[in-house]
Amino acid sequence: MTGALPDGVRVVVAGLGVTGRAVVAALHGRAGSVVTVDGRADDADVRAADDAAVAEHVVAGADLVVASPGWPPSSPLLVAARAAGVPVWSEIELAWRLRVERVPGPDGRRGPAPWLAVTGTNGKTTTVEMLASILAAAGLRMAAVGNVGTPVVEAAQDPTLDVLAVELSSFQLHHTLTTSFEAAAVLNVAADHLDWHGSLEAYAADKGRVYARAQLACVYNTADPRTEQLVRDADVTEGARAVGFTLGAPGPGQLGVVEDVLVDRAFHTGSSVRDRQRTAAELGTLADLAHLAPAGAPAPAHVVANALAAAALARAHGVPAAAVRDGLRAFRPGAHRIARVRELDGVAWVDDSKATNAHAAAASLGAYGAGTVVWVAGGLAKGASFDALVAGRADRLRAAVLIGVDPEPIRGALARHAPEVPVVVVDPGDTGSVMRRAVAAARDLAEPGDTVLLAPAGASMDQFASYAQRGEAFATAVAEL
Ligand code: UMA
Repeated sequence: MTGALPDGVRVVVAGLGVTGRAVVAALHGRAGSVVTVDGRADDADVRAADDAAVAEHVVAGADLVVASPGWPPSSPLLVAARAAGVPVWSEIELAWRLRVERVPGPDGRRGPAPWLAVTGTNGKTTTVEMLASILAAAGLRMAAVGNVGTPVVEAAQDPTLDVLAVELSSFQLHHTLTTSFEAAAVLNVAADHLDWHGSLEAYAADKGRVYARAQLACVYNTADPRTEQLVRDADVTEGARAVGFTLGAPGPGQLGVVEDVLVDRAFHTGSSVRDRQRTAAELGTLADLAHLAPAGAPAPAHVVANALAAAALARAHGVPAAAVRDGLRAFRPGAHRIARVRELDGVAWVDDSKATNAHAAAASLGAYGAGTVVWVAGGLAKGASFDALVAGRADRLRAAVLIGVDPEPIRGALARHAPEVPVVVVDPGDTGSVMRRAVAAARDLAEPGDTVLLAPAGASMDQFASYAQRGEAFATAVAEL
């Protein structure tokens, strides 16, 4: 049932940030009562997020808790809710239940707008934005929502949208129970957020929830067997297909690359099954992604993979091949994602502050030549190890400059796997000037032809308000050189 909640339902909203405020607005006029809980927000009804006794008291009068993504299942409030048998929903679950009928648009379809969902450790924001660009090129009324920044519950109630491109984090999926997306993709699974989920297995399982009850397609990465396994484990709607994407030549039922052509062998039509198995649709070429590559280099592998995943979701929705090409051409990445901020004395300065884990930093470093990167790294490690990252990318490094309150996890990995690479540790003492000091150190280490790359491999919150603020601090310090 859409558009309804039980009469008089008493709701506790855990968190009064971006998510919580949108949830409160959506509940207005629908809930019997709403109590907001937040450890920091001054205007919360209850300002004690970590007190077990308070949590029990708050939950005692509730029928439902809607949890913001930053609240781990171990939070006293969520522990108390489980103990009392009070259901906990994500904002995504609430949004799904409050979907409205759309006003029929150019595609003439009725019912609530379908959702195309993307999750994965890395690349999900880029992929959702690429998907949105493709849907727009197809003339559809769409919105890119979710972890990318705009709460889904707002878009779910907008009857003028034809389709939603939804970025979902593992946090959001954890408490998501009944969604049934038109098509869903898991881009990759690598160690991240282990402090929140407890283990890699629990983290992967939450990512896999995106496939549950999928209607038409479960898109997976042929290079990441974990993603394919999640599809196999999923309970999907009858008729939904598993669709792989690959950087190589695609088999039947896959999307991939043949020479420099992006090829669809899953959603093209042929006069017969046999005919379809032998033919393919051309979606575009690698040249359509050239604007997303470092100057003079081919499009990095992860950019091509994201484009193929976005294309698969769009094609599942019925978007024509030409719109995929036009959407990819028109796509421009958001800020702080491999953004070139300055060229100075032959040195390129690149802000990839969005690389908040080892996997993302590895992809970023992989786009540059051997021995040409002065790597600015460090931040909150979130329980991860950096050995594989440093061992696999040591050849790219000229030097490393470490920020973060605790530089030890990355410093240790560098000492073990790249002992010859010079390392400067920036004293965490004066947080306000950390980035300026890091940039000054990087300047001393870089030589003409090098790139100074901010790809921290950690979250920002130990020294900055957000990855965006960290990237801005970098750009500002570079501009001051
Ligand atoms: N809070 C507590 N106690 C807790 C945790 C949080 O009191 O234990 C409070 C905080 O004081 C805050 C509020 O809860 O006021 C909500 O915090 P939140 O961290 O859940 O954040 P929101 O403002 O609701 O933003 C969230 C996402 N944040 C996280 O997942 C941490 C945003 O993703 C997302 O854009 C937004 O919802 C809209 O969907 C950010 C993110 O860092 C970009 N995501 C992670 C990532 O991409 O790696 C998953």
